[in-house]
Amino acid sequence: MSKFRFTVGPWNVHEGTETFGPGIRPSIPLEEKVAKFAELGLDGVQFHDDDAVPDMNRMSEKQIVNYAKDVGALLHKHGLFAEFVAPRLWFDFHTNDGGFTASRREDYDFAIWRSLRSCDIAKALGTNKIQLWLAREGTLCAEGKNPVEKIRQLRDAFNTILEYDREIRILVEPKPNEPIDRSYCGTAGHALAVGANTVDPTRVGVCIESAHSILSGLDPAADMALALAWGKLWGVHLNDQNGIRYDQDKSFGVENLRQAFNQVKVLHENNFGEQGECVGLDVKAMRTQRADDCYRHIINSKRIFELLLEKVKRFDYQFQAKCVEEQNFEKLEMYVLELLMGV
Ligand code: XLS
Ligand code: MG
Repeated sequence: MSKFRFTVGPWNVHEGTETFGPGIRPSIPLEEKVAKFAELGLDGVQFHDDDAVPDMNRMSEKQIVNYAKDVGALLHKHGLFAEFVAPRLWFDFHTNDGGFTASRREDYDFAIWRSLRSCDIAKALGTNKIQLWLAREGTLCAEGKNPVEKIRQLRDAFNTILEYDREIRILVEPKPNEPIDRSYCGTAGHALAVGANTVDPTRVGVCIESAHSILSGLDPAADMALALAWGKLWGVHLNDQNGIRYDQDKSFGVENLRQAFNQVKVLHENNFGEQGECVGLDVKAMRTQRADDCYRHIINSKRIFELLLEKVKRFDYQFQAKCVEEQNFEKLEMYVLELLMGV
């Protein structure tokens, strides 16, 4: 198995802003973050469209591409690559009621414009992956939308992106809630079903985020397995989450080590990464973290992954087969716990 390649996004080093308080750490310019990512041994960077091209709403299509090319050169200088570009459709007033599932035509058109520009930015950065976290695609008011119509409209938006550029591949990052109450495409199963009904299902896959599976009451490793079974796991966002509550983006493995172990295990066993897929770490530092040590959650997540990978490689498949044969899962479970505890 080749070495796993790790990526993060600029938003994973943030000021600490949350619903109940403003930022408490100074903003760090993109150039500085990129240099630090390379220093930490990361391989690539993930981008929102406006992480790469901040003022894009006010720029021409040509200006956007030129700006993105400069960002590509910055990555190149530090030996990094771009993994994907994700249109940040949840920030603009146009997408308050969703983008692809917006009720007003002008808002839908805005969402499409940003998505097509994301395709352009992706190509300028040297990647063909567009990631769609469908943040506000659903509704806060159940009667506010016709769900069947809107789910078809979501599919139509995918088609427009797929038809715009024949090389572009869509990675859907499903999440069941937050900021939207009722997501129309909240799980891997939903995402694959929408993808299967597009003009080119072969170019629609998923990125599974650990916390999003947990928020759905599902097991992240099982969600990854579903996508792996059909060759659809094109990305992962590893992190952790304490139960079904607000989205926490904790460091990978800090809440549930066994659950994290099984994510690493399913990725390793299925040669994740062989087609260029990356291990994305979608983690955020705690609000208490000081500015002079605000990359530690990334360092920790990568280290936890690597330590768990060593455990996975030591997993005794013969012992496991024997336990399965005897249906002695108590025995197998204790073996796994001892392996994790280093007994
Ligand atoms: C939020 C998402 C976000 C995406 C990138 O819940 O995880 O960070 O991964 O748009
Ligand atoms: Mg994510």
